[in-house]
Amino acid sequence: MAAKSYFPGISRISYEGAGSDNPLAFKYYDEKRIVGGKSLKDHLRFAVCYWHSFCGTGADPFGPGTLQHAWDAPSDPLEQAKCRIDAAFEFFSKLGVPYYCFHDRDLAPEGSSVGKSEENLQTLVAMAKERQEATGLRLLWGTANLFSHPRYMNGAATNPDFRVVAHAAAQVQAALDATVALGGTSYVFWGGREGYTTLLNTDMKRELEHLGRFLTMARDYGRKIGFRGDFLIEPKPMEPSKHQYDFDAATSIGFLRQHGLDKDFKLNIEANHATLASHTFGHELQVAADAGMLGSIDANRGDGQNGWDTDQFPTNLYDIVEALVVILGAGGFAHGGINFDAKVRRTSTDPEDLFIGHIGAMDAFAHGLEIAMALREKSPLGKIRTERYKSFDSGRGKDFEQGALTLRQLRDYAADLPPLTAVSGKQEWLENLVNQYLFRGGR
Ligand code: XLS
Ligand code: NI
Ligand code: NI
Repeated sequence: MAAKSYFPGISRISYEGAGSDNPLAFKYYDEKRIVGGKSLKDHLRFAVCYWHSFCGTGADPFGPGTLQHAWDAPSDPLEQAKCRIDAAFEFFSKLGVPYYCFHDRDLAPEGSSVGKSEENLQTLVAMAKERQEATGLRLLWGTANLFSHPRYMNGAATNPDFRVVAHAAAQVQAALDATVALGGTSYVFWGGREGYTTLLNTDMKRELEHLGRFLTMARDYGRKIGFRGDFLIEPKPMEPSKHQYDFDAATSIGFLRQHGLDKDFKLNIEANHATLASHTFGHELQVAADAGMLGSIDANRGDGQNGWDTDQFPTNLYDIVEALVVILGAGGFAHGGINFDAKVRRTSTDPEDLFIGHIGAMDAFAHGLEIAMALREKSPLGKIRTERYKSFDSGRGKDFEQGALTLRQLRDYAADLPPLTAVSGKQEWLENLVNQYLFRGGR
């Protein structure tokens, strides 16, 4: 008997080239295409997320789900999970991504006890392993959902009730076991409800110490069971908490250094979280890269007018190029990749819409990569930026950088200087250069 298909009528998405109008074909993402000595597949390391794609229903605060998923048909949650995994692997293979990501509860439902939840997860992990072997797909990262269950309403690792902290630990242990069993190259902590709403009931200092202790225990456990990948913090400033502890990249890096975790942890930067923090995606990536802590990205985009995490598929080439210039500058991804933490709109109710969303995003990143590479390698951008700092390359400027000057010596240097002449920042020219390479499509 042939296996049931959840996406009948859709076959393996193929590359048809820029001239194609077929919504179910790649226009730019030719996975084998070599750019800068590496295939697009190896540069971009695309991953599909399990939660939005296979658990999302389109529900919003004003109404229930609008998306009917054939895999949700069984009423038993464990049976549902088994159908879901078939749908997911069918989708991953037809789309042609090399990786996927999940939360423990996306893969398997919570059971009636800690032990039962662990059992459910083990059952689904065994199934995932079989499907990985059959398809060649791999796990980019795993994580634990420490925000949906009502017990986490006051936080998980930062919950004021120690019993809840212990529940969170049980989930993280099982999710780390699952990640290692499936060969995941990273493990993510997104602090969904690690934050607070009012200082009136919150001992912030104590909660943050608990978070540091918790992550240290998780790190130690992971290393003990043979996890050699990166632990990642995914910063987000708000939503669901009013004040989230992992506000942005800089805050998270400071926290990790304070707790001696910066050798094992890196960051997973999400585009829409950057914009919620009033930063650009590029800024957050650069902060992480400068600290040597750029691990992976959650690719999506927000809405220019909305102040929440709309998790739309990334299609804005300009933003993507800006991000990729930083990512390439950091040497690309080692253990991380590009995970589409994005969902179709609740009005996009055809099963093919999930393909179309991913295809457009993958095309935008593939095309963006060539443009970013050309900007780095062929355009004068890099040289202009280096030149801007040339007064620090020799003489007193160099002495300053090397810590060889006192404040008084600096004062004396200023006193002897002739009147300063203005040096232009050339922003308009630089912006035009970006457009020029964009218009040329990386040529
Ligand atoms: C939510 C986060 C979440 C993480 C994984 O805003 O982006 O989806 O990526 O827990
Ligand atoms: Ni995310
Ligand atoms: Ni998000």
